[in-house]
Amino acid sequence: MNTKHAHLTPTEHIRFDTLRTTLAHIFERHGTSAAVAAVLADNCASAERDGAHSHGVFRIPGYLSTLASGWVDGHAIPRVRDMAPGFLSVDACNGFAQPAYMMAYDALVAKARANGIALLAIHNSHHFAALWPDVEPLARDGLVALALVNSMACVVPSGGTKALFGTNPIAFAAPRAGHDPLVFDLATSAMAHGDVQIAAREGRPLPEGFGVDCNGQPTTDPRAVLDGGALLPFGGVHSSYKGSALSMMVELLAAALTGGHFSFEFDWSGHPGAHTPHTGELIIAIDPAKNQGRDFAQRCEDLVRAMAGAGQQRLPGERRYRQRAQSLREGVALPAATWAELQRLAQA
Ligand code: NDP
Ligand code: PYC
Repeated sequence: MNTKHAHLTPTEHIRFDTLRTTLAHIFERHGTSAAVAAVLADNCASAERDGAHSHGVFRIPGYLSTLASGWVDGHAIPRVRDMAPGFLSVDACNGFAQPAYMMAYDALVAKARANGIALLAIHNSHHFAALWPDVEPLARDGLVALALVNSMACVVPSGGTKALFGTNPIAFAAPRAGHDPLVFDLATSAMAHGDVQIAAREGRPLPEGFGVDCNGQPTTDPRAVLDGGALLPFGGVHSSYKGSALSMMVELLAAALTGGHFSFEFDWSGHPGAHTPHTGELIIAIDPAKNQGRDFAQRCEDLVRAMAGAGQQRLPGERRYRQRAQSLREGVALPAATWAELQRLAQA
């Protein structure tokens, strides 16, 4: 669904609640329970509202073809297990990661407050979304949060020749005095796979040093990356070992530690149309109120001011918050054809 160049086509401005309700109808009518539909719709509508286009309504066809393929269970009821004072484990039962997370959210917060730190290890799960929605709420609840998820083999490790890692994002959120939480959310690949797909659809070349073709040769053609090629870890040709090391860490924490699959381990070839990686996710929550120092949220604000003083022009998360405010004021901008298609799917 083409949402990126909304200014080139007739645009509709849709109230956030209306978009979310429409997406919930779509999910429910295409193979999920009402509870799963509500969580996925909120996640996907929030991404669109914040201008996170690679994980907004662009993903709906992928969700629907995956549900139709039988690869994911849209009715899964996750099972939460209390493993230790600071360790929760959730079996998503081959469902989506977000409903599994929602089921354990309150317990994670309670454990982090009781112990100072707690982690939530989700396995047997599918994550097809942006990662910041998994950490921002924890920071709004006063906690420092880190989330990691691995995906599907489409990134060559540094110096290698074959795709092994996923695009493996890391998201971080911290409470900031007087402001929205400080959040970053970044793929450890040179580009998110979703953005490669959008570039291919729009016929835009990738920057140099982002991808290789099916022969391992450097390419700027997004289609060559998608058709048997691969992405490189972030950091550029001379420093991709840095992105590669972080991606390796994500594989270990999101998959090995949780009991999930590595990005290269699952086989979806028996489910044509499947797009959601069947992996794991790790979320770590820390209660900064347990520290010995000054108020953490104020220290965060002190750091942000120092960064501005040093010349940093914009913070991570700032563009999203700005877009969110605009979308809530004016409605979420969608090409009219996209909105018509979403409404059709909601009734199909
Ligand atoms: P970007 O490169 O667009 O942005 C990464 C981070 O850097 C964001 O927090 C962004 O803030 C910030 N940022 C961007 N430009 C600047 C700047 N000039 N100055 C300061 N900060 C800046 O994200 P990616 O392409 O790496 O990832 C896109 C999305 O894809 C993420 O949400 C990620 O979770 C998702 N993804 C999901 C996967 C999955 O398996 N589920 C796999 C891979 C990616 P801001 O948001 O405000 O622009
Ligand atoms: O954009 O890289 C990506 C991605 C992978 C899985 C979900 N999103």
